[in-house]
Amino acid sequence: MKNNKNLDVLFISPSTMPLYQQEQLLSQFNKNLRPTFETPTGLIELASYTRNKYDYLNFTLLDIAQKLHFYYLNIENEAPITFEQYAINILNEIKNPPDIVGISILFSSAYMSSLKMAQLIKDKWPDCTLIFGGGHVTFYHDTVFKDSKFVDYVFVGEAEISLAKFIQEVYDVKLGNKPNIDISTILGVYDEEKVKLEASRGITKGVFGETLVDLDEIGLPAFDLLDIEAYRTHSNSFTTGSIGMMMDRGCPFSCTYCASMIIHGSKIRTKSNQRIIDDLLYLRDECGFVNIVLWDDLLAARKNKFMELAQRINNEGVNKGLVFSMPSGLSVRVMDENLLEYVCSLGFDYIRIMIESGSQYAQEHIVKKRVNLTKARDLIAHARTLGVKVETNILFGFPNETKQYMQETIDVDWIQVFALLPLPGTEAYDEFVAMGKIDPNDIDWDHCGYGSREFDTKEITAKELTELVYDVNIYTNFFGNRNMLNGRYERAAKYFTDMVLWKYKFHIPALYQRAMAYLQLNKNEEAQADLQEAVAQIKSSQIARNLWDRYGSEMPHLNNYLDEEYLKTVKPHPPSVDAGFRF
Ligand code: B12
Ligand code: SF4
Repeated sequence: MKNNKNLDVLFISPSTMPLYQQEQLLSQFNKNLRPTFETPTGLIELASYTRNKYDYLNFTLLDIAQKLHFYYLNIENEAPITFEQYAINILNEIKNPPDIVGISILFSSAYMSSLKMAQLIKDKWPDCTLIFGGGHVTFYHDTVFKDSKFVDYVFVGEAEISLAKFIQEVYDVKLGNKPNIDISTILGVYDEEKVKLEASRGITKGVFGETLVDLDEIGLPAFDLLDIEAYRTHSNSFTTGSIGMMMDRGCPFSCTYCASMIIHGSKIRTKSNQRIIDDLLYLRDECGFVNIVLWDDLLAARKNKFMELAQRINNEGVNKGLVFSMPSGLSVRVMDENLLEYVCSLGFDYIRIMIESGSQYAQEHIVKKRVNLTKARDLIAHARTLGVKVETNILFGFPNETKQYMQETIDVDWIQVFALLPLPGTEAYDEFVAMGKIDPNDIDWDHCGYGSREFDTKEITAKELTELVYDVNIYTNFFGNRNMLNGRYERAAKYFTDMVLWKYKFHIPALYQRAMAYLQLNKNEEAQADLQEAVAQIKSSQIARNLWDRYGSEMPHLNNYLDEEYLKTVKPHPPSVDAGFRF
């Protein structure tokens, strides 16, 4: 029975997969679209913060991203369904009609599906108050009201404080203490009227909500709202499960492609070491997690505090049974060799040293990350002596970045290569708008794509950039793999398995290179098995076939295993990358 003294809040974490792809997956038109899912840190921190403040709150979290991932894994046993019906079905699982429904839109790619959800939610619960928050709407708070008549309020920036104030308003109205929700004094909260009022005064940028200074006020994030079993057993990047957490927020740097420091501000705020230790112990001992993903933008930015944390974690055995990872990587500007040792002492499977560009000129003038590349190389070399796998990442396609600057040579286990996607709110985005490359009033968010971009610049066309990114990935991580070149064959084989083959069975460059590593290790049977599997994939999978057509000339040993028909059709591939990239 519903207690009218309570306030029911339904939080929704949408999939980052664009709506049209979700349609394709659910209708089973394309069963190969792999939806990812990740701990919705923002939502569980908002829930814990507000729950600590008010005892009348009942939270439910609809983790669509996670549910869709499981639909994909179980697709052979699922019936084809439309997105709309799928969404209606999962909304029907919610027992209490919510007073507030909040959707978290971190990514532009989640916007269209969230608008559709908004409509379905208002069809089902017309009296609920529907709110949007997160990174994407932080930069587009005003357009939400043009795009949907179902959304009541939009939150700009971090929202612990603004949401708490807003919840009290909704509650007062529910109890009959007030006639209407009043947002006039709550920073960072907009309805259509407030947007229009500000527009009439020439203000188009949203004012951010107040930021929480003491992150300990969040307490233990509301992990209890997640399907812990699903997270413990499954994840995107591990063959087992993982859980994400953040120890701090904010970054004082100003890389031109980054939206993070705009959303979270330039001042670093950190949770106390005791809070972090308590969270880790909860995740390990109460929930049974092994893999902990640290999503911090600038890990260990407060050096002394971090060193003390690492010492405590080691001395108190908090990391016993835990494996850490940090996809956002380590900042070269923050790290030194000593600090790196403290980081590695926690127990990382791999570390990532972020450079973004191998050109010192681009570092200073284009990317503005201002990484000292000599220091980066020294840190990477030092990390190797600590026995940890080392990765880095490269972004191509900054405004005014010529192909000449898109060069780098660095000895790491793996390089993540991306095309620069101009993210709303960033300096790079504003530059592309100024160059007339992006029309901010005409963006198809469902097709904005995070892997490639659609406009040409005078330095590089969109097609060239996409090919460059793909080719650099293939040539650096596979045919020019640094572990292979340096005789670290065990390590190379493990990487091909862990990074690629457990997920992408069709990946023939990975199969081929793993076979080459096995041959060097005198594991002839394993090598033969991989080469035969590569041939089987070429014959059965169109993606493998495309890879063979493009990179076949780099895999001469496969010729011995293929019959005439396939051999004849391989065209030597004119690489989109010049010799500089083929290390
Ligand atoms: C974890 C993470 C991911 C995870 C997914 C996270 C998830 N939960 O689904 C993964 C690994 C999948 C990921 C992938 C990518 N990511 Co990412 N990611 C992050 C990261 C590091 C942390 C997010 C987080 O948890 N923040 C901490 C919480 C506390 O903050 P928050 O989520 O913003 O929530 C606060 C407010 O936004 C607000 N809020 C949020 N939701 C809601 C909802 C309501 C109702 C309300 C009221 C308020 C509210 O209140 C919260 C608390 O204050 C951020 C950087 C950052 N520091 O935020 C980048 C970030 C979000 N990612 C970014 C990008 C670009 C990407 C990628 C494109 C990278 C790539 N090249 O592949 C991909 C694309 C994803 C896709 N479409 O497939 C950008 C997004 C910028 C943008 N405008 O789109 C960010 C900001 C980093 C950056 N480079 O600037 N990412
Ligand atoms: S990319 Fe990292 S270092 Fe650069 S501004 Fe963003 S959070 Fe800071």
